[in-house]
Order: sequence, then C-alpha cells, then structure tokens
Amino acid sequence: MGGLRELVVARGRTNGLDVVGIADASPFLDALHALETRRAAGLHADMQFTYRNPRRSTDPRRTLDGARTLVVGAVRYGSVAATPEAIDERGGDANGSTTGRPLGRIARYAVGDHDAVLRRALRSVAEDLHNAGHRAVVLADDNALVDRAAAHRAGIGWFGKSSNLLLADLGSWFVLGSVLTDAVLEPASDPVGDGCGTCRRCVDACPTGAIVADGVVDARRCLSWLLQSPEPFPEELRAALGDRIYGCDDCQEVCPPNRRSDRRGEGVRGGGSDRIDLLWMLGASDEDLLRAAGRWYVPGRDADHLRRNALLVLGNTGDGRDPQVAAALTRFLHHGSRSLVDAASWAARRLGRSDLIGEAAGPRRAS
Ligand code: B12
Ligand code: SF4
Ligand code: SF4
Repeated sequence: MGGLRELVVARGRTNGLDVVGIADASPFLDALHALETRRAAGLHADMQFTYRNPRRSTDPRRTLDGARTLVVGAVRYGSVAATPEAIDERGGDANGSTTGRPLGRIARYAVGDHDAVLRRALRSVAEDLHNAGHRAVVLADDNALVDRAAAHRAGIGWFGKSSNLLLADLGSWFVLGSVLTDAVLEPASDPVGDGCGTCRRCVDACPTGAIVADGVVDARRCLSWLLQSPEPFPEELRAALGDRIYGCDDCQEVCPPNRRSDRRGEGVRGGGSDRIDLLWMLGASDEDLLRAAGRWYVPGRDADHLRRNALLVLGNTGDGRDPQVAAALTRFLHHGSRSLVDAASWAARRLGRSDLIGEAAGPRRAS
C-alpha cells in the first residue's frame, strides 16, 4: 500500500501537479447539506453543475462502484503577463495595436491552459493505478464531484471566507481535480486548519456583496456566474461588472496569501493575454468569436452571449465620443436580438449617448 501511494504522489508531482493529497472516498455529507440548503434558498441561481444531482456529486461511489480513495491534485495558475501575440489574435487596430481601445479583462484561471496540465497529470496517476490492477477515473471540474470538498479532506487546504480553497501558505490561485480509485491508499490524517483568522478582505472587496456569509456565495450576485448565465444580466449589477469579460478575481486579488504568492512571483505558467479587444469582439464572426473564447463556458455556444457581455463592458469602459464605439453601439441598437438591443441601449445611456437611441443625450456614466 505504501509503495503505490508513494508512486502515485511522485507521478503526479513529476507530471505537473504542484500539490497532491489523498482522501478517502466516503460521501461528502457537509457538501451535500450545503448544496441542498443553498439550492432551497435559491443561492445556486439555477446553476446545474454539482447542483444538478447533489447526491451524485457528493458520493464518489455513485461514479465508481467500490471507490475507496481520491488522489487530489492542484495546479497553480498564478499571475499571467499579457503577451502581444495573444492580443493580436483577438483584435487591435490595423497595426495590431490595442492602445486606447476598450478592453475586457479575463480572470486569471481562464488565461493559459492549466486544465490541460491538470488532466494530463491526473491521467498519468490513473495509468499507474490501472497498471497496478485497480480501476481509476479522472474527475476535474466535473459535475460528479465537489472538487473543493475533496481537496479539503485530502488535507491540502482550508475553505476561505470567499469559499475558495486556499492551499497552505500558497493561496487559492489553483485549479483542482482528482483521480477516483478502488485502490486503498492511506489518506491525509488532518484537514488544514483555518488560515483566515479575523481577515474579511474578500467579503468587503466583493463588488456586488455576493459573499453573503463566511464561505457562502450567492450566485445570483456573483459576477463570475452572471457572465456565464443564460439569463438576462441584472441591470443593477451591470455597473459593478466594470471591465470583466470572463470570470472575476476580486475576492482572490485582495486575499493576503495570494498577494504574498504574487509578490514571490509564483505561478507564471501557460501564457496568453488577460485582455480582449471589445470592438474586435463586436465585429467578429461567430466562428472567430467562439474560437477566441476557447474553453470559456458559453451557454449554448451562442456567440451573441459573448456580444451581450462585450456591450455591457463597453458601456463601463468605452468613450461615447469615440466614433468606433458609437458605430458599434448603433449597429447593435438595430440588431434582431432583444438581448443585444437591450445591452446596447444600456451601454449607450451609460456612455451619455442616449441620442443614438433617439432619446435626449443623458449624462455620461449614468447607470
Ligand atoms: C458551481 C461553481 C462555481 C459557481 C459557484 C461558486 C460557489 N462558491 O459555490 C460560480 C460560477 C459562481 C463559480 C465561480 C468561481 N469558481 Co467555480 N466552480 C463551481 C463548481 C463547478 C462547483 C462548486 C460547488 O459545488 N459549489 C457549491 C458549494 C456548496 O460549494 P462551496 O462554496 O465550495 O461550499 C463549501 C464551503 O461553503 C464550506 N463551508 C461550509 N460552511 C463553512 C463555514 C465557513 C466559515 C467557511 C469558511 C466555509 C464553509 O463547505 C461547503 C461544502 O463543501 C466547481 C467544480 C467542481 N466540480 O467542484 C468550480 C470551482 C469551485 N471553481 C473554481 C474557480 C477557480 C472559480 C473562480 C475563482 C473563477 C473566477 N475567477 O471567476 C470563481 C470563484 C468565486 C467564489 N468566490 O467561489 C475552482 C476552485 C479552485 C479553488 N482554489 O478553490 C473549482 C474547484 C474548479 C476547479 N476544478 O478548479 N464557480
Ligand atoms: S468572484 Fe467576484 S463577484 Fe463572485 S464572490 Fe468573488 S469577488 Fe464577488
Ligand atoms: S481574503 Fe482573508 S478572509 Fe478572504 S479567503 Fe483570503 S485570508 Fe480568508
């Protein structure tokens, strides 16, 4: 038993996992309770994912009959410097320059393919388990497992008040995944103790007040979800969206362990730009837009969903006097999609260009 445990931990580390932990695969009853009570309270905002079937997502044995162990891995994504090459792919003027052009900001976890590193490393662990005669399934960001609860039980981190899983001394700039197996491997003995103490920076910094209790996020207010949700973007939260076009990092940016990790310069991996040119998005074909969005979760893979978000962000970041901005707004004010007309009207008003809608010009930045 000891030999196989050491082998899989070493295999995971060699193949790209920054941290590896072992947990037993019994049901996650606290997570089941959390999913059911939050769903009953509406905090899940109709999200599916782990909420679709909480009994399944919290009981690994429903995914693999006879499952005994979870080998949990974490891969750091960290800070990513913008690279001009990636900006070129996603816009810029005729010379490829984005200077002065309105840009949307992409959350760190969506820049660079950390998921691929995670999955490759987990697959190598699963292969070792198969070779030793065991069954093994890779689960990462999958509806069948609550990843944070697994990582917590594996003793690799604590639940922050932001609800993110913070790895001991390393912070939360990590993606998480597991290999579920019928092998019996010695689990971590103790969970990592709370490291937040009296800090509440994430709660105070959340731009929409979405952290409604310690460790509890109300998805109806969380910008990360609202950018993915197929439902209309609530009008009262559009100004708070700022320049975010995919994901939101505010509760992590302010977090002291993350700031320390940023200062140590850790985690630059992968690459790609964390900005995207909004005017380019609003002029791109469906195909180009979805290609640029890459692995983003886009409901129904509908390019208009991305255009709606781009119009809202343009309303927060654009200059209504810029003829290119005015032209983009005008185009969408006459679009066939109600949601795009609504977003363009909101943006026009906010940029002081109600005249484009046929109303008297309003004050700039009115929301
Ligand atoms: C649904 C989902 C979301 C939803 C809802 C998030 C949420 N907090 O519930 C939305 C779309 C909003 C979202 C956003 C983000 N997500 Co997300 N998401 C998921 C997903 C698919 C399921 C999570 C889930 O089941 N939530 C349900 C609730 C019940 O879980 P929970 O909040 O963790 O609840 C626990 C705590 O409340 C704790 N708890 C209970 N009582 C108490 C009391 C105290 C005092 C404390 C501190 C804690 C605590 O126990 C609960 C049960 O375990 C997972 C992937 C997966 N399959 O697990 C990724 C995942 C959680 N997301 C991830 C990431 C990276 C993000 C974002 C950072 C992305 C971004 N930059 O925009 C944000 C962070 C927002 C935030 N503050 O949580 C990572 C988390 C990595 C990490 N280090 O924690 C995951 C694991 C994906 C992955 N495989 O890497 N996400
Ligand atoms: S991701 Fe953004 S909106 Fe969601 S809880 Fe964190 S700070 Fe708030
Ligand atoms: S900001 Fe403070 S309270 Fe929030 S998760 Fe980080 S350490 Fe915990």
